[in-house]
Amino acid sequence: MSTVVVATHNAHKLGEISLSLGAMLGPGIELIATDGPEPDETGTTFEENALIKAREAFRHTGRPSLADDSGICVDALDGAPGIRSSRFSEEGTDAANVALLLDKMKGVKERTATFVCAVAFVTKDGERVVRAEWPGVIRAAAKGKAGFGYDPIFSPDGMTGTAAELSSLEKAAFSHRARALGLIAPAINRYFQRS
Ligand code: ITT
Repeated sequence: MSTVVVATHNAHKLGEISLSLGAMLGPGIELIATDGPEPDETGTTFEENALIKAREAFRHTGRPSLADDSGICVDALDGAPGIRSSRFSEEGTDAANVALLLDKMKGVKERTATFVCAVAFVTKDGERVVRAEWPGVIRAAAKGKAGFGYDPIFSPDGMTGTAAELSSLEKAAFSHRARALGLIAPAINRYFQRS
């Protein structure tokens, strides 16, 4: 069996990665969750942090490893919270992060924002990193129960509802994460065809 270690400690991300990527990989390629340590995310870009996490999982397991670094970049806040999205509020929970962002956006007219996802794939043969985006706007109040993180206050362009009102299958087809995984999937399939 060919296995890819998914280097995330976020159960929501793991679920979304399995749903999106599962459908794009060749038969016999299995995704397994990491049991390794969580490295410090010391990079200054999504790409650097995705590589740090994938390299650590590869170092720990010796198996092909994939990691996602993602977040939301709000134009009126000069791109914040960006790579600090999971640590935006002091508490660092989804609810506290959402409350802080809503507070900072109170009365702000320019509400455009972009979800960004970098995905890194590290193997004995080398490293590959891709990045994708999902543009939209920040709503004035939270709506919807699905998803995680900032989903309840983000309306993707072309949709009237929030990302938290999408079904898991819809989000797995449209999101920044789905788009980045679509870019990396051919490299994963090629790696196992060669090995
Ligand atoms: P790992 O590093 O273990 O993968 P993490 O949650 O710490 O888990 P990140 O450092 O990449 O991962 O931070 C991602 C944060 O960005 C996440 O906690 C959310 O706050 C936000 N985020 C990313 N993708 C999102 C999505 O699809 N929907 C809502 N919020 C998202």
